[in-house]
Amino acid sequence: MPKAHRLALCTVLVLLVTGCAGGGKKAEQVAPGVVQVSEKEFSIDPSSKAVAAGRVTFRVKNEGSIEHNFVVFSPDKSKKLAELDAIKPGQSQELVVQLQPGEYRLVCTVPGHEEAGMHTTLRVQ
Ligand SMILES: [Cu+2]
Repeated sequence: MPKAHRLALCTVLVLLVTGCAGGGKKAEQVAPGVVQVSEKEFSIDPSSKAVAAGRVTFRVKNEGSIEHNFVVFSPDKSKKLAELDAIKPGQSQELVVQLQPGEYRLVCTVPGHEEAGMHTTLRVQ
């Protein structure tokens, strides 16, 4: 039975950054506060399991062959803090969130995907 998570954005600044800013730089290095996330069937694999509190940028790449999404849940998993709606195969999207210390749950909420393994935990410290 799917839980109805309400959007609760009041305490969190969410900036959805679509597309790439100009410059054409190749970011091979993972900067502090930046988490590269690889999604595929059926796993979510962040480049780091821990990140500094504050502004966190998720660069999510769908390396699978079907569409996925990406949702950041609050430490008690009751609130959806930020999400990327639909990431097509081969596509990357960026999500910037202000995070306080705690354990956050990263999930693909496409029906069945979380159960199949598309979830992980990120520690913010
Ligand atoms: Cu998925």
